[in-house]
Amino acid sequence: MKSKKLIAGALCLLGGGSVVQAESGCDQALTIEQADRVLDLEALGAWDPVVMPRMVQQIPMTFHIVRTSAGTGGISVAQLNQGLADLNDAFIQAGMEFFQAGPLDYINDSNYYFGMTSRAKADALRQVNPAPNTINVYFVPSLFVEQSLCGLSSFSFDPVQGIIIASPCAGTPSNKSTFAHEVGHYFDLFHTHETMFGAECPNGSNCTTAGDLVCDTAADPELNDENVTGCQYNEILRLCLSFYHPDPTNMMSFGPETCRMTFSAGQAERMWSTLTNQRPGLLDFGTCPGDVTGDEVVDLDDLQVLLFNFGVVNPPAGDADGDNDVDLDDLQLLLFNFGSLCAM
Ligand SMILES: [Ca+2]
Ligand SMILES: [Ca+2]
Ligand SMILES: [Ca+2]
Ligand SMILES: [Ca+2]
Ligand SMILES: [Zn+2]
Repeated sequence: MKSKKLIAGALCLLGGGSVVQAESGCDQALTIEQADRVLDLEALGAWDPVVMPRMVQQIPMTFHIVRTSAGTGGISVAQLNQGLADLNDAFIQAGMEFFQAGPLDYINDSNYYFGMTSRAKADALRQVNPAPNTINVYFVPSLFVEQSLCGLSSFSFDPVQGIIIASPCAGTPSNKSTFAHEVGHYFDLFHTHETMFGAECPNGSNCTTAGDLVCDTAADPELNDENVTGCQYNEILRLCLSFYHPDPTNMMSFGPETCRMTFSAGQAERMWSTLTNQRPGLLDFGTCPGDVTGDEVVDLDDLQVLLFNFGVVNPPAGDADGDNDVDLDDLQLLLFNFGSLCAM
């Protein structure tokens, strides 16, 4: 079964194996170690189905904008907000909506601004001011980890957490999909062409144990800009590899960025399992940051409770970000959201 993809490739000689040529957009192919971890966690029920609520779930994000040491450059707030809007357009089909939980975090450091050139630096950046129980997203002007990348993400089981986005790849008319693609990884979706567990058979017979481990995404011999025309899998390839019907509109494929817009129902289910089982802190954070009294309003009452408990570890109240202490992070979160009426 595993050799099917290779046999198919051999039957159709397509410009020296261009079928498996990667689009240089994302570096989230699984390593052997990660794949092992996935199998261990799977056995423990990490991605067992959960009941998906009927309401759209609000999920907190924290945005970090990298600028030069002089405080110049960095993605504009308008472009960032457009990126967030594009992300939410993509995720509404999965029942998730992301919101800015706290103030923008400006990281003024030319070493990061000009030097996102290695995995080590990407990991170091993601340890700057991460806000607990939110998805931390770092915007940099460019990103290069062995190849030029649009984005880089983290699976729930990775030691370093957070998403990095190269600013030119978000909130623009030509790319509305990279941000959503990386958030897909954050919720443990793999590329539709992932082969670390073995290649998915076009007839779907091994879909639970191979490919992206999602059964309603078709086997993907690795879509890319060259084998997709007008958001359709190339006709010539379709003739040669007629049993393949990959979907260039799937967000987790390497189809052209302008084509990617869908998550399958199975992908949405997997993301909900990850949210519920692997990333419950995002749900614990709540949808009314700064409301430490639980009345869905952020006002002076909350400020008093927070200040009364300031500096306390394992406080009875006042911990706005859910990391079991009350400190400046909590105060900033409260002040950013001061005056919010959260009840719907
Ligand atoms: Ca699949
Ligand atoms: Ca309150
Ligand atoms: Ca706290
Ligand atoms: Ca804290
Ligand atoms: Zn990717």
